[in-house]
Amino acid sequence: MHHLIERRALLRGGAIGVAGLGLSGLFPAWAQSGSAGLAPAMPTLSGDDIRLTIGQSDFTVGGRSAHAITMNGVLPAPLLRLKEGQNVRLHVQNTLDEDTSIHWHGLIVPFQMDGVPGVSFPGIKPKTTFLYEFPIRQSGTYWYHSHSGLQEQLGHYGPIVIDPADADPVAYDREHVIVLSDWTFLHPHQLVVKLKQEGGYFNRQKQTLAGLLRKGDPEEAMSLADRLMWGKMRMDPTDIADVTASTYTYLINGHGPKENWTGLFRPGERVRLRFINAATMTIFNIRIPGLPMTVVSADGLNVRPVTIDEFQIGNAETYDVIVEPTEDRAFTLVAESIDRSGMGRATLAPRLGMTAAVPPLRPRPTLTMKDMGMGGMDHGSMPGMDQNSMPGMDHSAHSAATAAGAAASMGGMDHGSSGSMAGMNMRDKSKVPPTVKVGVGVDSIAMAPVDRTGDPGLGLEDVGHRVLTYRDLMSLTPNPDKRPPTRTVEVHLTGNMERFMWSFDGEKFSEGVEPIRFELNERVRVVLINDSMMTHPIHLHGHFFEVVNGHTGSHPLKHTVNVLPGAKLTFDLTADAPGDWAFHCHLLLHMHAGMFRVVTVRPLQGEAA
Ligand SMILES: [Cu+2]
Repeated sequence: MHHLIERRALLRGGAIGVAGLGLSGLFPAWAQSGSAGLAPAMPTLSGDDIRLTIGQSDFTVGGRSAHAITMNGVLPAPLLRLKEGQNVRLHVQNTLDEDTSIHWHGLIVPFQMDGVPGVSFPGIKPKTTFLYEFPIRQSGTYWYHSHSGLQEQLGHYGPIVIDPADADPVAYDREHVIVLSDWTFLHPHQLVVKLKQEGGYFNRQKQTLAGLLRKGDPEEAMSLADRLMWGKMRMDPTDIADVTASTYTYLINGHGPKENWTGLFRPGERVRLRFINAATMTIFNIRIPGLPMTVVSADGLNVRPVTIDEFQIGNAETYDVIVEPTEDRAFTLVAESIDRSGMGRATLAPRLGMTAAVPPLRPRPTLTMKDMGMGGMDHGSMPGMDQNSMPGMDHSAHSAATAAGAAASMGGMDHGSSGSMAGMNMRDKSKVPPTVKVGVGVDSIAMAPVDRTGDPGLGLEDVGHRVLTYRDLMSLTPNPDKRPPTRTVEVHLTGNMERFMWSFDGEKFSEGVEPIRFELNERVRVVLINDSMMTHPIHLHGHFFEVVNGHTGSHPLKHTVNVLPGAKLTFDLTADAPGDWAFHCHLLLHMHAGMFRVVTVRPLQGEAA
């Protein structure tokens, strides 16, 4: 830690080479404000040989500058525009004085090319060049980023668009890539230190800042008694995000809200927006007031079109939507952080300089009983739980007042000790298989987790317009593998919020846990149970899996899935990619804390079964 600060200070002093770089030079052409949209003529990186140089650059947002880790000097990194069926060689030069890596997120590549240090390759040493080479076997919207340390937080990410070999089933006149991210002037290691000291650090910091308690915020409606009850449960009903806008500036294509990245359109055009959530710690809610969005692909793969007004995008997910603005006016693109502490903002307009109203941040959401893992709770089976004494225990309860009321009536609940109210032990080990280690790293176990694929995500239950749910997603093409799964693997998403400990099955990766093993071509069902009260975007490398959402045969294929608090999310997987693959939460600091496993698919080619 100390060493790292010293070294960074040195770098800052010695970074003469980039000092003269103008602000506009830092953005790739497609991300410069006023991009007319992507056209083949625009400078992006294409072809069979692509060169990327990873290094330090100055980055400026909101009038402040800091050092970023960039590729080819720009943040976000250059757009890689590839073609299905081509072969690509990516020459990656590391000019940093620390190891780096690039992971091609969502791309189906041989595992040695997947770019996870310590899992699939040794990493790219300082002052060396690594050659990635693989065939492009898919099309759609993807991205690439560092898988080394916390470099992703410093700007090491960029978009990938792969054009299909055949005709695109999605018709559009123009397109814009929308890279969402979160930027902080704190060094990412400082984030970790602060979160370790106090899990709710950034949340509480925000609440004590004068003027940030907005009208309609849940605390306003809560009585002192309710607040005390939440405190007694050692939970915070508004503890939705670990790091908030008090620390982050939310970026769209590298631009802060004031810089207002603007994408152009002509009224009447069908505009394809390719959303990529490249943020490290921020789940966004996306809407364009006045403009319905038709979702046409999820995680790069085509889905049956579904028209909505808002969608939640977890870290590392991608969504393509079509919008059809017909009027000669501007629209504001709002990327509100899940905790509603801040937003990324951009504009779609017929001409530069046009703006539309920016809606105020909506009141912060609060956790419901479902979020607390009690969505499927049956009153009858809970001895000692008198329904009348639990006025808030309505399964469909969504309002802040109801959830707060429920919390108050459960004031006797204690995470740490066993059974202070009959049946209400929040660390009831009978709810988890013996493989789950319920130690200090697990502060809660979902008592009655439920399928939440029909839920729109935290705070979006009552927004008064159409919000995408996973249940709305259906693959455009039939699922290729019709075999039913032959076994089920249950994985618990576990944590101790207060101590910022995150793990799978109660064991963090550094504890030397065994890999999850799949037979090559095995058909397996994976059930993710979120025992925590946060949403975790879970990513499996090297594969697409089918999210079991009721549309048997047309399940949407994804590489990353948002698992809502208290949810049980099921996916079916054909383990057809031999090798060692990373499997982790895509909240960077959760992964860093240990919410990470290796998935091993064997036998390898030529290896005896
Ligand atoms: Cu997580």
